Amino acid sequence: EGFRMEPLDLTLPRDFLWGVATSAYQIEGAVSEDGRTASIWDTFCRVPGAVAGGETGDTACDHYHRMPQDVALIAGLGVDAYRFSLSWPRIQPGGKGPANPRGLAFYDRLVDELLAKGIRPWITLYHWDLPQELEDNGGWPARDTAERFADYAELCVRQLGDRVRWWTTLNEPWCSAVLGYELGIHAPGRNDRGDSLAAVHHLLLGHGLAAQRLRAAAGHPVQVGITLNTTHAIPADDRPASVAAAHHADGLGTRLYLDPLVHGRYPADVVDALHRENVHLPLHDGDLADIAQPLDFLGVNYYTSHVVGADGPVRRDLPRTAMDWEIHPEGLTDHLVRLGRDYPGLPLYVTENGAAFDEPAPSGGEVADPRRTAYLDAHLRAVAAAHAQGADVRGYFAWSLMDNFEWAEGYAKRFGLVHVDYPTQRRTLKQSARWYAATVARSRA
Ligand code: PNW
Repeated sequence: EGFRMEPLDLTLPRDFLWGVATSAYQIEGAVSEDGRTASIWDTFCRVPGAVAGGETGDTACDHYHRMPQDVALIAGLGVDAYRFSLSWPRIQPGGKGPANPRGLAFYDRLVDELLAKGIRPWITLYHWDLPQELEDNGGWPARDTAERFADYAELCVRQLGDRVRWWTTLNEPWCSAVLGYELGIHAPGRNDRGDSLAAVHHLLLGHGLAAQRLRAAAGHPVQVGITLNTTHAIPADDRPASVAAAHHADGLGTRLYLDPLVHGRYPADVVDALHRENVHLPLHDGDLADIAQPLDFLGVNYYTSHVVGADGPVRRDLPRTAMDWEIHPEGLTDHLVRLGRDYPGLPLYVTENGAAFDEPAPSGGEVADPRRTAYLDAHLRAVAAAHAQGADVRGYFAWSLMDNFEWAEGYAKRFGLVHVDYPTQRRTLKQSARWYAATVARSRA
């Protein structure tokens, strides 16, 4: 017995969208089946020391073989929507040429299964699994990758666009560019700031080209957006140097993406700072017009906020998750309100929010994860507070449906509402899952 937490009673619009999220490489496994080729993550996982414990996504949650049961699990939570990503090397092996019918068939079945259960499919085209062949041709720092991405987007919408209305081009281009090409801690593991900035530009260009192709090829109206992990940077104090440092962090984490997407221009202060480092965006005439396609929504992934002082990041005395990320729900309120103010007219969806904690294995069919429930409770209150302050936030997706391959951290960090016992692939609802389902149900009562 023990843990009890009342479902939340929130003041949110009646049509507020409740969801859970995953991504392809983190859950699917079956990496060599039905014609799938390698992605940069398949390669990166084999670099000694790259991923904790030398783990890979080879099997992950074996979702590729357990999809109907997993959709039943989602339906059991009573959510409205399921955010998942398509695996580019499954759908278009090697990243160019015709679609692979066997790869597409999996997503056909997934979409049909979701629709049969009344769950809205919310597709992300790219959640970090670039076909290895495209990396071998230069990856995101190469302009051609943006063109390849637009072709891939068209293949996807031609197959699924009759049933899927909600399309997200990219998940967190900051992570692809900075973690992948500058810091080298994510695939493809490169370490070059110039490459990283070129990747930012080509990711945004790829988004814009794909958005145009999605709308042209769908044959009927689709809702097209992008998901960002924008930075909520708080100055450590009111000294001008601290305020400037926080503004610069916001520039690199938020404005570098949203200003071109929404306003069709890169932020001048960020571009100037990069020029002083001799780093230049590989901008061609017309690129900004291609990037600034109308956005039907903005996806916001929020895990923490950052305090920045004149001397760099400041650690706060806050509780932390197993990722060592500070827990700061107020930052989510302030961030959503700020995005609504600086980028008005953009419907906002929290497309990821959640936490990893060290927690006991299932016992008696239960997983006691009170800290995850408290985390979700606090962040949902923060979303409602942002809504009350005028932010146009229309939905929330918990990250994640189930424990999965947490990138460089391997399987040790568990973000799931549902516990996965990897040796048996048994799924067990955590207490937070029951609480989330009750909160969703309560919001409709
Ligand atoms: C996001 N960081 O990743 C991703 O979209 C998910 O796939 C992932 O599982 C989730 O958040 C939890 O990590 C991030 O270092 C990974 O700032 C790293 C960072 C941010 C987001």
